[in-house]
Amino acid sequence: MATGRRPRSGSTTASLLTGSAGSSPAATPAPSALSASSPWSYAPAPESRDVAQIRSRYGLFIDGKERAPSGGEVTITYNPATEEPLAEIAKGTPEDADRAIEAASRAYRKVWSRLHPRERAKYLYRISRILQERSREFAVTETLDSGKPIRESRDVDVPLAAAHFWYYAGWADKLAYAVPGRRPESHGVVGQVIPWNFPLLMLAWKIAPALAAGNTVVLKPASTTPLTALLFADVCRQAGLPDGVVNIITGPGSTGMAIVTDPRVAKVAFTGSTSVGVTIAKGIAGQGKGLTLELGGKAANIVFEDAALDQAVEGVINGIFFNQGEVCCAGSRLLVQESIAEEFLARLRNRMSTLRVGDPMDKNTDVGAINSRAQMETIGELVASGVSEGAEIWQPACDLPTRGWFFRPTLFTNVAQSHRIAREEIFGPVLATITFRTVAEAIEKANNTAYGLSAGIWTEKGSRILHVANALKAGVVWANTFNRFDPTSPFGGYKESGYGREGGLQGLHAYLRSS
Ligand code: TAP
Repeated sequence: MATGRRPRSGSTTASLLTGSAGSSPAATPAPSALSASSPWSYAPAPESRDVAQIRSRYGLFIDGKERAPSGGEVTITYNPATEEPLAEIAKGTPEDADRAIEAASRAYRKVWSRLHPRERAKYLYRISRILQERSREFAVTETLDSGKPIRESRDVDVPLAAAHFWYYAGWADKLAYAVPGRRPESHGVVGQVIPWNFPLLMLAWKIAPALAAGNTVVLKPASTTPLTALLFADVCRQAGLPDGVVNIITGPGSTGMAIVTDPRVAKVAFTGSTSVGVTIAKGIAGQGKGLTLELGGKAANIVFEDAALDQAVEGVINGIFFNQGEVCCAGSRLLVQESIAEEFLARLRNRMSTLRVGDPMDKNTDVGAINSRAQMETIGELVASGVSEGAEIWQPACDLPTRGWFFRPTLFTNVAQSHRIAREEIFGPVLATITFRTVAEAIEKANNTAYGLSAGIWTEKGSRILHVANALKAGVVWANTFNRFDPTSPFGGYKESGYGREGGLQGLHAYLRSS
């Protein structure tokens, strides 16, 4: 493998590390997709922003109604691609959480738990259909609020969210089959806290199985991406969902803590960072609540020498640059067999040079904006640590928008397993490459992480897929593909990636007590 630490894109080290906006002067030109003369260049294809009617101010959704926060305070949600304020969002307090939990308890006792399961299923089907009917509005809102490319919110987030409601609607009147020989019972009120990387999809992963199992919900979205959850409140009203069955409380982490620790909340589901997951687990310890934690990851994407190389390059690109790498199961460690490393990395660099980074609302954009300034700084700091610890950095020469939070796709080679970029979750478009010689070494290096969420295997040999998949300590293993999600398939990790499963029958079990 090549050695040397000089950035090869020709950008100054400072702009490489901060991912700051503007052009990178291409001293060593890569085939940039964004230059007008490139055969890969596309005309702008912006999605219309008018599809989404974003209001200037949003309240809390409690007991079927929009309410002002008890403290009267608001926060602002920004468009990460332009840094423009989008809307004022109610800053919910523990007092608001209390009102929402009271509403959810009442709705559980008086309505939802008494409803025939077939009737509950109808609401879920209705929600799914409305999400499909309003899919463009949801996709545009999600992209404006999160920075993810419209192509992804339109083709992945929103359809999968609708599919989750559809799938769990099917389970609502068949719960006895989910726990054969036992009596399925709901928990009551469930408290759910979700992150900013897949705001609507994480909401669907949480709310759909909870309602299908007969629970009522109090959910807190992330502070930087509340808009699709608040739009979902409108879907609940449109579907005629009984008041109090779903409550959405925006606000800071302390409000999330007030929700999950409340004694009336019988089951907690959290997706986010490992540190907050640990805080929540400690906070509710001894209370007898059900708990599922979906935390971080540091997945290995393992490419063996017999892999179909171009297919594997696509899989590696998808694994780390989908949603700007802000994905808990991102393939952020590339493990490539030494015999093909040089050839594979050459193809990978070539492909990275064709990625279109920029306006998330453009239908041709591959890599959109980083969700927040804070996340940009985290990525920048970890990338700087990679350089200072001795790894070799490479970024394609591409223009970045002059406003907004954008980070260049970044490839590190000569990475040691002790480097922070090989150990810590970066949650950005940054790939750390490690080589290996034997299958045993690949397995050992892939498992050398505190996390255990996902992994990828690229080989044409079926027996190797089975052997390696069995040996990998990861909740999800993809073979000759990556980042495939389906409502029928369980997802989750172990070690510091958390516990419990979401999706599929296993995801339903988490919302049922059985006697
Ligand atoms: P977290 O701080 O974990 O935030 C996730 C959710 O938890 C948000 O709704 C957050 O609210 C809330 N929260 C924060 N502190 C809380 C507390 N003490 N009690 C209850 N809820 C609390 O994640 P983040 O800051 O958004 O991202 C930081 C890192 O987390 C990322 O760099 C990434 O490594 C990881 N992350 C992982 C995932 C997945 S899917 N595994 C998703 C997102 C982030 P606020 O938004 O109001 O703070």
